[in-house]
Amino acid sequence: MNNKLNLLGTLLNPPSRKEIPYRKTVVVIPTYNEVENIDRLLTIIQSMDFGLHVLFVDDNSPDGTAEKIIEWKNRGNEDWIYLIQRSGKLGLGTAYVTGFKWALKHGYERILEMDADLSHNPCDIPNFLKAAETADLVLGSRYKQGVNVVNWPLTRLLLSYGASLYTRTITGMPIKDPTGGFKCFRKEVLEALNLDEVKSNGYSFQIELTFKAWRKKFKIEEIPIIFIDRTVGKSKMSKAIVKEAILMVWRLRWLSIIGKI
Ligand SMILES: Nc1nc2c(ncn2[C@@H]2O[C@H](COP(=O)(O)OP(=O)(O)O)[C@@H](O)[C@H]2O)c(=O)[nH]1
Ligand SMILES: [Mg+2]
Repeated sequence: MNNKLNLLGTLLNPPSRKEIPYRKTVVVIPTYNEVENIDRLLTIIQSMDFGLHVLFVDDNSPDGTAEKIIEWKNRGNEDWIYLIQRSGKLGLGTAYVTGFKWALKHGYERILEMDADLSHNPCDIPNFLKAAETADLVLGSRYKQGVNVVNWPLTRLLLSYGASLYTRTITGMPIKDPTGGFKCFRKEVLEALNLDEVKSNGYSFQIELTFKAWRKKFKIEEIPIIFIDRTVGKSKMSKAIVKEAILMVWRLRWLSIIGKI
């Protein structure tokens, strides 16, 4: 396991499998050029023994991410690993929508989102499942107990923290970390949101789905997580993604004022 993950562990003491009722659960992981992270990620999830299924949505990564996943699938006839391959880099938002539709079609009760780069610690997943017994949507929060971000340059941290404040102010949503991508949905939440109506393509997807769930009065709980910057591979954050998010919060506010959300 990654040394940093070992060193920091998790903020909450994760429950054992016996403490949570079994529910069919899938972790949806969008990937673009994450080949170097797949081995570590799947090794950790496999070792957790929580009966988790994993669905990768890969956008034809040129670095061979999909081939690596297929290698894992074929190696031990792994029936807990699934892969959807898309034709090209179509964006994070549509990757999740594709994954969520697949998950609903296949009868999953709990649907998690997680990044592939180990910034999200898979060992935190049981905490999400426990919280999802009493909440409809569980958000991993970097800003619930101080600032739990490791190894990000100050500029990136300020961008993320600023985006949280900005989103909270404009939407009125009482969420400390609305842009985070480590979440657990009960299937009822995704069924209630019209996934074909999702407007965001980039990271504002996170804000949009949480906002829509909040407007529909679903119970949302934030649990603290530690976010550790990736040690391998490159971030896909771009100016276009930031611009989309800046405009999207206004759009969401407007749509809710006119009763469209
Ligand atoms: N399928 C797909 N995955 C993406 C895309 N953009 C980002 N990702 C994945 O989304 C997750 C978060 O992206 P990352 O670059 O780590 O974002 P950062 O942590 O905010 O810098 C990673 O697993 C990426 O591989 C995309 O366009 N398509
Ligand atoms: Mg990342």
